[in-house]
Amino acid sequence: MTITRALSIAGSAARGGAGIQADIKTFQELDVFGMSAITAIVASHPRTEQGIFPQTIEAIEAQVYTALHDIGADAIKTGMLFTEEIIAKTAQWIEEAAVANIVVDPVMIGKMGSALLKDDAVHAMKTKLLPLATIITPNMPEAAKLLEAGPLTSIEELKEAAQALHHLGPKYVLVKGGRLEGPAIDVLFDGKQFFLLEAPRIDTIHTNGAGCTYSAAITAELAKGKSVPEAVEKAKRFITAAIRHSIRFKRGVGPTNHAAYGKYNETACKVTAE
Ligand code: PXL
Repeated sequence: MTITRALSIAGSAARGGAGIQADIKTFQELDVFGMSAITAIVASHPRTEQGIFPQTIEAIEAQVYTALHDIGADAIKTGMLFTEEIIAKTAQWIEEAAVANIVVDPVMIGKMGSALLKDDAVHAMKTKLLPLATIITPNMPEAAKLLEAGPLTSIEELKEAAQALHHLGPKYVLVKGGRLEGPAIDVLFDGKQFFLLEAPRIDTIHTNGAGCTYSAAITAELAKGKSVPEAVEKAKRFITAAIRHSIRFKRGVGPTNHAAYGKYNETACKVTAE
């Protein structure tokens, strides 16, 4: 038999809710065969308190090569890339792979406050990686940082940011409004048309890995052949279910529930084209 395939190039989150772990769980839930190339391991060491353990370029390249050479991919997603060098190499691997669906989640700062991208790497992200993307999925602080702008505070500003980010070369831009007041509204822009995706705001702090999970669901749906607006709408329902049924564990911000979409009917997502 055959099955749709997706490769995630991202960090490993030992807590299990974000990064590569979120991606693979999400791919599996959406009937997509998941593969991984781990760029860095994110875990707090009990003695040194060091939290990020980057992998060598050779190790990352070996993973990308093995996955693409032996299995192949219908979509590639990038998450935490951490350094300028990893971004530049990832752009090169993506160009060589000639895979149709490329999802770039420009991960910069984790919810637990860890810096997941070095400051000097933002330029490489903008010039080398974003132009290769089918879709980029920044949250509000990431969109502001990419544009060297002040904080975004309204839907109007999200739309302006989406337009400005589209000039950097991706086919679609999704600016996520998770940090707005009121309902959770995201703005999707294709260069001409805006789509507003609205779901109810769910009152929980347990949203670790929400961004990873949302963009992984987009990746899975694109891999299966959906259009970008269709993929984003389904992914919005997937992440809404995952947040609605998110999980509290022993300490800190708990993860979203990757299995929730498959278990509970989630219909809440209103799409308006403008
Ligand atoms: O959710 C952002 C994120 C991305 N990638 C890795 C992470 C996190 C946040 O915890 O650990 C590896």
